[in-house]
Amino acid sequence: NVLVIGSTGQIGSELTMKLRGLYNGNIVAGYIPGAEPKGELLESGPSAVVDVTKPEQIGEVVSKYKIDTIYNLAAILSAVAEVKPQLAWTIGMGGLFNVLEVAREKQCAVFTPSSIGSFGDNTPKDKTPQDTVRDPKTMYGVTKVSGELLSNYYNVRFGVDTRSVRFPGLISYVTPPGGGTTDYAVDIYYSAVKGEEFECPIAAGTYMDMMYMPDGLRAAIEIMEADPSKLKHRNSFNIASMSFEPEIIYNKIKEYIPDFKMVYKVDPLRQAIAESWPNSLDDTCAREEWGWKPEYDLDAMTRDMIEKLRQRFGK
Ligand code: VAH
Repeated sequence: NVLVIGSTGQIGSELTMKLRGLYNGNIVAGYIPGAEPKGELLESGPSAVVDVTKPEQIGEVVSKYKIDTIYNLAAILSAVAEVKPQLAWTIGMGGLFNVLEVAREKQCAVFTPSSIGSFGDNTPKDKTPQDTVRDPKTMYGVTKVSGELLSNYYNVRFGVDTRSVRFPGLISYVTPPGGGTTDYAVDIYYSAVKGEEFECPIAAGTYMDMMYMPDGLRAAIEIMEADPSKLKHRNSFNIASMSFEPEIIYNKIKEYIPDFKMVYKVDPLRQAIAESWPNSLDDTCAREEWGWKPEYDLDAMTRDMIEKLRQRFGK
């Protein structure tokens, strides 16, 4: 049985549904008041209030549903985390600590996303290695590096089965992201399909690793199904699929929507964060240790995003 904490967020909403399609047991949709599951997510399986800052709530749900795997997706994303750094730490690290303590007591495996945001300015930017310096200057990055260290500690010290991947910017059409630096790569598709001019907050030439959500979901599931004896790393694996800058994704979209227009309106906060992140990751270890490989490139993602958003907006 699986508990998805943050099941109504950008990753959680799709991961919960995919897990329910894959496994027979209970896939519990954890949520916080104000972010209730709706529609199919609500009707297709159990849900429960799970606020990661309240350890008793986590423990009660884990016991009630005999949870053996926790996906801990509660987080404040990079741009919002710079505006509310204390909240980002409380949710990111306070929450993770509570999840790991419950997992230690009740023998649960734990998946916690890390991110390309765990790297900083002095990390090699091209084909960023799996094991390299991680000295982020954002609170988001600090919570991701600290989360990796704490998760590894709980594995070594207490034997908790903790695993993690460093997600690139995830692009999806189901649930919009909330407050990330890579959100522009989602918003640009919405503008293009709606026939609106897109104001890009990230400057031309700024490369970031990106990934289509179906690949991200598969990574989160496949790493938890991997043979633990083959894992030389745990928290957290570089995974990669594509890397682009705004001009590249703009021109790809124009192949499908020729009259699409974009102007730059750079957001200094997100631009500074984006510049501190890698241009591309080396994901050799994930490929060798648990068979990771991406299935979507920029063209396949663009075709699918435009098709699905046109269905949504009746275009
Ligand atoms: C963010 N989408 O922008 C998240 C993610 C790699 C980017 O961590 O903060």
